Amino acid sequence: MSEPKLIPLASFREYSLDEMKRRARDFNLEMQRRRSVRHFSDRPVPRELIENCLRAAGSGPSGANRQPWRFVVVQDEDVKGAIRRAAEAEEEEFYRRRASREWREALKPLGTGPKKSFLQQAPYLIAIFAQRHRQQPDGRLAKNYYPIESAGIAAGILLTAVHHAGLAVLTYTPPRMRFLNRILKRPEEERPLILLVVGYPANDALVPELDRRALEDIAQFI
Ligand code: IYR
Repeated sequence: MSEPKLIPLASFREYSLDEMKRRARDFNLEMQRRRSVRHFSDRPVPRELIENCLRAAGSGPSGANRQPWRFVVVQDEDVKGAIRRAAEAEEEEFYRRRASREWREALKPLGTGPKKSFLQQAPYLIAIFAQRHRQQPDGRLAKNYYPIESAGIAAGILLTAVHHAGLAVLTYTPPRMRFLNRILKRPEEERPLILLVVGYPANDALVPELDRRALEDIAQFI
């Protein structure tokens, strides 16, 4: 058992109450501008932006600080093409057969379908995997804790960082996504969670008209 090494919390910053209120208000306004975008431009995005967003994602809390996440950033056109083909095959099956009538109805307002051209339009696809185990120095596998929750939180931070940087982003989850392990050469013990599609929106990008649930409807104070 290693002893804990505790150090002073040097990074905490105290703001005035007015400043805190302004920050919370401004951050909410910033996040309200985020929309899931499905039409991307091929305009290049500097890699440095993506790297800093990934660093932010890697700051997330995790079970026993195992940081059980892996981000695979895809820029290669051939790899994007392989992902698109595999995803569209799954989507064809989903829209034609697997989706229940109820699910189809729920998706109608979004106007989605089996064609996923955004997987080739956008400059970056970021696949997020949750690592259920980690390799110890002796080569044996040790269990991670709350890997799905931890990687899910990291995905949320990444999404927020990308939006905050001024790019458009889509959280895309193919109906079955094990093909990502094969195409991206990740071990089977890693569970693919989400594909983030990142770039500038197309000039003529459209989004569904949606509303957001009011505070009273999503939260309660007791
Ligand atoms: N994966 C499909 C279907 C789909 C499912 C949900 I839940 C969505 O929020 C949106 C789409 C697709 O991407 O078309």
